[in-house]
Amino acid sequence: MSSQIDHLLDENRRFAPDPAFAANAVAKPELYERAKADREGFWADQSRELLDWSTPFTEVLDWSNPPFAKWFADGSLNVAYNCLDRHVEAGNGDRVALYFEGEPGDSRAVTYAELTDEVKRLANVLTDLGIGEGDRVALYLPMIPEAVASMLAVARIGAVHSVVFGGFSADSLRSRIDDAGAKLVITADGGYRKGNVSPLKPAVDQALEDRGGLGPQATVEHVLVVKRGGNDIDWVEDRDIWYHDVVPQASAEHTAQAFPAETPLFILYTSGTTGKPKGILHTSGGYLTQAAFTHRNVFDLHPESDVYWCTADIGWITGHSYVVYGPLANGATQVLYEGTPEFPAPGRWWDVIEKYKVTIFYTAPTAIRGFMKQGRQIPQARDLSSLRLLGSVGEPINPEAWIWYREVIGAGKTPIVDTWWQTETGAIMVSALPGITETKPGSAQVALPGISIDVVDEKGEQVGNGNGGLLVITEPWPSMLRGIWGDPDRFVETYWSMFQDNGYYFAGDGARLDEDGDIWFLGRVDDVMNVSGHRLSTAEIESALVAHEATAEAAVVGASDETTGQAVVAFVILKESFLRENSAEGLANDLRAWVGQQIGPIARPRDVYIVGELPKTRSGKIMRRLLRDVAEGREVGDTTTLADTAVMSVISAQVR
Ligand code: 6R9
Repeated sequence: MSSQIDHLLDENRRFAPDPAFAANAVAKPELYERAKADREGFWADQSRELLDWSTPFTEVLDWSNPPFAKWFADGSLNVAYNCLDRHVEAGNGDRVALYFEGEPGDSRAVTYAELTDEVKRLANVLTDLGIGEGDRVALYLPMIPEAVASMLAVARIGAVHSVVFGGFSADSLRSRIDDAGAKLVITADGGYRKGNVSPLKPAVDQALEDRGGLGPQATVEHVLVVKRGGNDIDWVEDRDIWYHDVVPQASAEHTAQAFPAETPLFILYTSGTTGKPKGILHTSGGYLTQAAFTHRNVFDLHPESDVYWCTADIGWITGHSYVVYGPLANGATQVLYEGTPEFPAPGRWWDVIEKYKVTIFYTAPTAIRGFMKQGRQIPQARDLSSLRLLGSVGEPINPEAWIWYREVIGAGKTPIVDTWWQTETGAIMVSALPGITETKPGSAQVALPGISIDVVDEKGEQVGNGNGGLLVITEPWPSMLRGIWGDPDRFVETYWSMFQDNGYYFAGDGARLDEDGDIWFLGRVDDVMNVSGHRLSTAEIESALVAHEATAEAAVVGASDETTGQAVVAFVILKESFLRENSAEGLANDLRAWVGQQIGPIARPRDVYIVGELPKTRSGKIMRRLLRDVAEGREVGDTTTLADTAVMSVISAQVR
C-alpha cells in the first residue's frame, strides 16, 4: 500500500473543464451551495423534480431510529411507472430505450413504448403466477432485454427482485434463492459468452434439487424460462414455464399501483468479510431519487440526444443503478450488450460504440487496463468521435489507465468521471461533476452535492488534508441500504459499530485527502478483495477450498495484479494422504477448478500454492499480510508476532 501512496503523491496532472462543455452541462455549481445550505431540502427538490409521485411526500428523512433510515416515507410512487409509462405519456414512446446487441451479432432496438408493453404483460403474468407485494423473485439471466423487463415487472407489482449474476454457480444461486425465500425464478436456457452458449437453466435445476430438509425447492413454485441460447434443457412439468408461451399472450393492460416510498425494491447479494454473502436491501423512493440524480448529473445526460452505454452486468449493483433504474428513470437511450469485449475479436466494444454512436461510456479500470495491453491501434482503427464523456467504476483507477482512457478513447478531450460507491450506497457518492470539477487522474475527488463524506482515523477523528485514513459517510443519504436481508444485527455490526459514537457509516475503504481536500481511494482495508471490480471475500473462498476433500487448511489473499487490480492467491495445506497419491501441481489445478465450480469462475484463484504450514499468531490468527508479501514477490514484512518465526522462510521457499 505504501508504494501505491508514494506513487499517487507524485501525480499532479490537472484537467480543467472545457468551457464549451461547461456552458451546456447539466450540473450547475449552485447544486453544491443549495445542498450545503439545506441537505434534506436539496434531496426533496431533486426527488420532486426527477420523479413522479402518486402521493407527494411531506416528510423527507426520518432518522429517529438510526441506523434504520426512512426517506420520503409518507409519499408513494411506482418505480416502473417512473421508468416507463410516464415517458410514453410525455410523448417519448418512440424513443429507443435499449439498443440490444447480442454477442453473436443479432441486434434489436426496443422503444420505451415497446418496453412498457412488455413489462405490463409480464406484470400480468407474474400476478397470475401468484406473485404479489413483498414476494421475492430471483433472476438468473443473461444481458438481454427480458432481464431489464423482468426487473421492472417485479418492481411494478411491488415484489422484490434478487438478481444473481449469471456467472455464479448453482450452489451460489441455491444459497441466494434460499436466503431470500424466493417464490419464482426467472432464467434463460442459456446466453452467449465468448462465442458459445453458456447454459443457465441447468444451474437453476441443480439449485432447486431436493437435498432433503428445507431448501429453495420448498419456496420456489415456478421457473419462468426465456429462450435465448437454444440449448437443450431439462423440463420439470408444472414448475417450468416458457416465457414466450405466456408473456406475448398476456394482456398489455396494466395500471401501475403506487406503493409507499419505503417498499423494498430489491435484494442484491455481495461479499462481506465472512463466508456468507450479505443480502443488501434497497427500497423505492430514496433509491430511485439518487440513482436518477446521479445518472443525470454525473454523466451529463441529455436524454434527447445522448446514447449512453454502461458495460456492467445487471448482476452487479452498477447494472441495477446505471443500466436499469437511473437511465430508464431519466428516459435515456442506451446500449445493452450481451457478451465479452473480446468476441469475436478484440475491439468488439469499440465496434459497438461506432455502430450506435455512443456518447457516454461507463466501464471499469480492469477493462481499460486490458485494452491498454492489447494496444491503442485496436481502438484507433474505429471511429470513436461520438464519445463526449467517460466514466470509471469498481476500483481505484491508476493514473496511467486514466490518462490512456482520456487520450486513446476520449481523443484527449472528454471529461472523465471516476465514481466511487458501493452496493450498499446504492448510487454514486464521490465523483467529479463534468463541466465543474477540475479533474485529477487517480482521484475520485469530491463528495456529490447532498453527500457527507470524511476521512478519519480509527478513533473517528478527522485526519485532515494531506493524510490517509478510513472513509466514512457522516450523514444518511437517500439510496443508502436499508439493511441486510433477514439480519438486522449484522447490518448494525458491519457498518455502524466501528464508529458507533459518531454515528458514521464505515465503508471498508482506505482513503487519503490531498492538500486540496480531494479524496484518493486506496483499496479495501478489510478481508474483501477486488478482482476486476468484483468484490470477493477471502473467507468465502477459503471455505470453498476447505470443503474439498484434499484440503486440510487454506488461506486466501488478494495480491496486486496488473490487469485485474487484485488476483486471488491461495495457500493450501493438503492432507498427507492426498499428497502421497497425487502430484501437487495436479491438486493445485483441481482446487482452482473446484473453487470455480463452488462459487463461480470469477472466484477461481490465479495461483494455488501448496505449502506445509501457514503463518499464524500465537492466538492462531492467520497473518495474511505476510502471505500477501509472498504472493506479490516482496520481501516478507515483520514476522515477530508469529508463533513460529521460521515458517515464512519455509513458505517462501515452497512458493519459489
Ligand atoms: C459500485 C461498486 C464496492 C467497492 C468499494 C471500493 C471499490 C468502487 C471505486 C472503488 C476506488 C472507485 N470501488 N468504485 N474504489 N475508486 N471509483 O463497485 O460496488 O461491487 O459493492 O464494490 O469497490 O473498494 O468499497 P461494489
